[in-house]
Amino acid sequence: MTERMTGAQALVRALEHVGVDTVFGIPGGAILPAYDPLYDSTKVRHVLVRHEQGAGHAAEGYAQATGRVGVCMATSGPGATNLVTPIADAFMDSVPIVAITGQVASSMIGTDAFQESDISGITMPITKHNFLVTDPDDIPRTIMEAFHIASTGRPGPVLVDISKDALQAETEFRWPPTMQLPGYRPVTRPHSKQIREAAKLIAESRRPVLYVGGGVHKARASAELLELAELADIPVVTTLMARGTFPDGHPQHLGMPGMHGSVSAVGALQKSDLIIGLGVRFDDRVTGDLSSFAPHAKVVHADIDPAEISKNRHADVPIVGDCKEVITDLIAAIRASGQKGDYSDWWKLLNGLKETYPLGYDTAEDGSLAPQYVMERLSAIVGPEAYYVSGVGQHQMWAAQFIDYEKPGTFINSGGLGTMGFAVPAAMGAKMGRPDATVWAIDGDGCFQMTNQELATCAIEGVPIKIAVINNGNLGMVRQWQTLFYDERYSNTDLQTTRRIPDFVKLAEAYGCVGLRCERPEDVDAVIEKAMEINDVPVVIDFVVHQDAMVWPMIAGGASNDTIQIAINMAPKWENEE
Ligand SMILES: Cc1ncc(C[n+]2csc(CCOP(=O)(O)OP(=O)(O)O)c2C)c(N)n1
Ligand SMILES: [Mg+2]
Repeated sequence: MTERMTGAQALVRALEHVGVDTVFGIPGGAILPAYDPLYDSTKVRHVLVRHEQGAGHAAEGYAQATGRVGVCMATSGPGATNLVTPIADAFMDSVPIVAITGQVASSMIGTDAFQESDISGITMPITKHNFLVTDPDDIPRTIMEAFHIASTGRPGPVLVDISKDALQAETEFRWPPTMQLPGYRPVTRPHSKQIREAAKLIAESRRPVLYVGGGVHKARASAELLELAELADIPVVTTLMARGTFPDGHPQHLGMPGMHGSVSAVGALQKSDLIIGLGVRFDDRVTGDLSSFAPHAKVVHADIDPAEISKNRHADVPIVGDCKEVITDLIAAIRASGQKGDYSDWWKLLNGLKETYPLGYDTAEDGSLAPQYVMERLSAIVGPEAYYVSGVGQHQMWAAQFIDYEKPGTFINSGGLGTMGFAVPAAMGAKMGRPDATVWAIDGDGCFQMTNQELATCAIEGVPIKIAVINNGNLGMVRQWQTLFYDERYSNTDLQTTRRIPDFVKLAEAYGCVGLRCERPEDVDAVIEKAMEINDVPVVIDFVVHQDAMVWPMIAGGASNDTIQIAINMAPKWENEE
């Protein structure tokens, strides 16, 4: 059955067929033909954002909260280039989004036409794949391929750039189209020999550790991970992208590794004789100086993307596959072997580190508010069912450290790219994908000033997110580096937010949201409880916190994990280990 319609109508029809219910975007000349049939769609809700960057991060937040593909749309030229940051962000964090952009008419491409930019060229290195479509007949198939590529294998962003004439011309619409992706066949089934080899190394090891990354939740494999960890009695560390994938409250959990990781998590990797990396990248924020990273460890590395394996650290046992299948097969292999490692000395060492060096912080003498305390109270009052979406900076690290994540996927943040401005629009997208869930954005005063325009979108579209602005008056994370590495020379990090420019409470009110302020520890619980009671409009809380609070522990950029400090010039003792 075919039907005659315009390319634009075919686009909207194709989006409906692949199950899209929400599109975030802003119209403009080149994409205008698509907005006309979108107006009539009863299946696809278009959310008019205030900046295309907001559309892209909203699509990411939607994708991460639902596990489905997030969709954003923009016009050619500046609309498309405003999507570059979220596309790069989605690429680094393997988030499945499809970005649809209008392009100038095909006869004009390459002429520096008004609002022409080569967005497929620009995004070539930051997309999993991208398409330039100039023939209306190709639109349905391209949409189907884009969603397939974005959501299968290692997820990631796909761009579909469609010329205006292709949107306007007529075509025969037919569904389903036949995909033409001969070279694209992600391997999901792990090789059984590699699995047996991994199980053997696990049984032989004395100091194994499960190094868990974002790939495990993306494979929806947290239940299997729990089973594997308990079956083999192996300690677990969860990266920034994996917070919640293994419950924080579980006794085998050692916390987050890396630059701002816990001593026990960093120590577990450094002192390990077998790292079982699952859906991880051996990212520099985790390994520190590679040449001194986990010097005694053999490595089992499982990932769906073969390009990750042995990229940074040689894998003794490489396993290409979907983490759910890998873990399931590992469980079966360990059961079948009937062997169990003896890790009692290892647990003694790690439990000692965990007990001696818990995460902590100093409270300021002047009675001012500690940002870490805000996180602890949010965690206690809001609880583990909510989604927490953070910006980038100190507040992000405190949110990773001091909120207890018990449920997979409940911490959403920009890990790989470290994109300031992520939180507000991503929280909006998460809330639209999960309208029944409580969604908190935890943002910095710097980050918040980059994308808070989406408060207007939230207020108008009825998206009652809650935003905790951790207002330290500074680009705090950069200031922390200036404190530690630049002699306290605070070049261009003072935002002067303490002068209330802007006044975040008034700003919230100007956007049709509720604005609250909290400056004293004794008021924290009441203000969070008040925000929890407001469910019809977005709420912004301006938490005015101490500007000198720092994120600890810390390993300096590029330094060895062995140099971890728990406070200025304070190193942990790795005592009684050998
Ligand atoms: C778009 C962007 N620009 C610059 C940076 C560098 N940077 C990293 S953290 C940070 C400070 C963030 O300030 P704020 O939002 O107030 O968070 P805080 O560290 O104070 O909690 C900056 C400027 C970045 N990560 N992203
Ligand atoms: Mg700040």
